[in-house]
Amino acid sequence: MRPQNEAGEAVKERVKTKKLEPTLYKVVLLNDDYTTMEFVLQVLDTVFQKSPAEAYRIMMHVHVNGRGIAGVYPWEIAETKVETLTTMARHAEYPLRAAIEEA
Ligand code: TYC
Repeated sequence: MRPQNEAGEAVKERVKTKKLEPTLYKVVLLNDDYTTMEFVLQVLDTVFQKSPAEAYRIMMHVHVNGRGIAGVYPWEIAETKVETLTTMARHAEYPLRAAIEEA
């Protein structure tokens, strides 16, 4: 039978749904004196899918403040992005680094 209330009317059954929200992590981009601004913009575009305007904003924020958030992701994705960034930077012989922090 479909669920009914005391008056015999059709009602919707309440189903308990516990949402499993993944813990999120910030990928924090770190400033240095050697990586070119152009290369940081390229990384923000290709690895973090930022628009040119957003990439420029993040890059300048890191340049001025020493660090800044490139993006917020579940653990495995954050880790992969840092790995990709690090591999790209080492190939280009830049010291660019990023850290992962709990969001
Ligand atoms: N400070 C660098 C420069 O003046 C640019 C830079 C920005 C480097 C952000 C790293 O995460 C960084 N060429």
